[in-house]
Amino acid sequence: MKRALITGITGQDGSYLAELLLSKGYEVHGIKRRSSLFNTDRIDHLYQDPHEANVRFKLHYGDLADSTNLIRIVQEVQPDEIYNLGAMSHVKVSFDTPEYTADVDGLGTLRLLEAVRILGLTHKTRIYQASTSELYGLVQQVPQSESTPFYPRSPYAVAKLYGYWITVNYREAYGMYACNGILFNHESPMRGETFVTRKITRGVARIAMGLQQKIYLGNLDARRDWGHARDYVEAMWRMLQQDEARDYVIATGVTTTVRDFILLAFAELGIELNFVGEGVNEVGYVVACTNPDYQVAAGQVVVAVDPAYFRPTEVELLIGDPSRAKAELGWEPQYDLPALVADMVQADVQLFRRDTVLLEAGHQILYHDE
Ligand code: NDP
Ligand code: GDR
Repeated sequence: MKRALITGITGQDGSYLAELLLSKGYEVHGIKRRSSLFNTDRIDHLYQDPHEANVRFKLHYGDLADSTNLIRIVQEVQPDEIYNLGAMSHVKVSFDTPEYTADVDGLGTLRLLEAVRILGLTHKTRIYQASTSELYGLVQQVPQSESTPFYPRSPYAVAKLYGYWITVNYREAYGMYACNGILFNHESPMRGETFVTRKITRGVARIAMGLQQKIYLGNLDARRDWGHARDYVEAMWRMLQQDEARDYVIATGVTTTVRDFILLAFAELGIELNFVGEGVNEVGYVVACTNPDYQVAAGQVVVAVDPAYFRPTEVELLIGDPSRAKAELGWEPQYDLPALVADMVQADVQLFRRDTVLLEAGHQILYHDE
């Protein structure tokens, strides 16, 4: 039985990857952070009672900022594969917490590689590093491939740049099987609530149900290559099953503006939108609602721009070229953008049905979007 260790198991990708590896017969170990509240919502369905026999899913307390803890866990688990998904993963927040981000996303990667080296596991343990399309940053060429130069545009991306190169260096210096997945944005119903797609799909569901009036967003012109997290964790696993370690771009090859994502998300519930105005004065208003389940009035302004969500330096355009992954890993995404949007919007509709019941029962609900 293969044994995998996942950092960031409580996150979006960690939860899908854990499911995938369990379905393949792996013993799955995950590192979770101590938190004052339970933080395992996304993986609670995978929980196995540690008192039972043959448990294949185990969690360990830990933190990428703590090297002795990482060494101890790697020693205990003796993993065949490590997936380093743990990170302070929010680009905008990295401008507020640049030092912490550098520590966890940059040095955290080094700490994990060093743990494997110190423990003499360089030839046993394969390592996946969660690299990112944010490395490309300022557009130099499109579509972006494994040979496109990097130009990071945020403390997050600069920290990930260190993670990328230290992974390459350990592969070259010590012959480790270590590779970077340069993953473009991938989303799902499990996506963190403060990333733009999930913020939109949550807002759309609540507006349709009359629970909220408006979504405030930042740069509507940014373009992203959005795929589904379920497809992308499959690529991570495939990267660690090759004869030789290499770095791969994982993307759909299709780019879409934030504005068009919004239109698609409202359309999923039968709400047609139009945008007027420019820059900070741009708004999206309802043209018509054809779904009898929802009463959203024509003319209602449902999207507005709040400059608080602008970033000091922005990444305007991402579009990936996944040719190498398709040719060498046999990887193909199963979801296109409309399927992704449908999955997310419908899941959020289900989620907020609960709130309508609570409201009818006289409870108060306050939403605080970021
Ligand atoms: P999430 O933000 O959903 O999850 C991040 C995970 O990292 C969480 O489990 C979080 O724990 C954990 N974490 C945060 N800080 C630490 C720390 N100091 N020590 C240990 N664990 C920590 O991210 P995603 O699942 O979306 O992304 C997974 C990885 O892939 C990240 O490294 C991200 O930067 C990278 N990436 C993501 C892309 C995407 O589009 N989703 C694209 C390209 C790269 P907790 O739950 O306690 O907060
Ligand atoms: P990104 O994702 O920065 O690409 O990083 P995010 O969804 O945060 O932003 C995408 C684009 O949307 C614009 N935007 C907004 N973003 C947020 N979060 N909130 C808003 O209100 C809003 N309005 C407009 C942003 O300016 C940006 O251009 C994600 C993370 O998962 C990283 O960890 C990962 O490495 C990259 O994707 C690939």
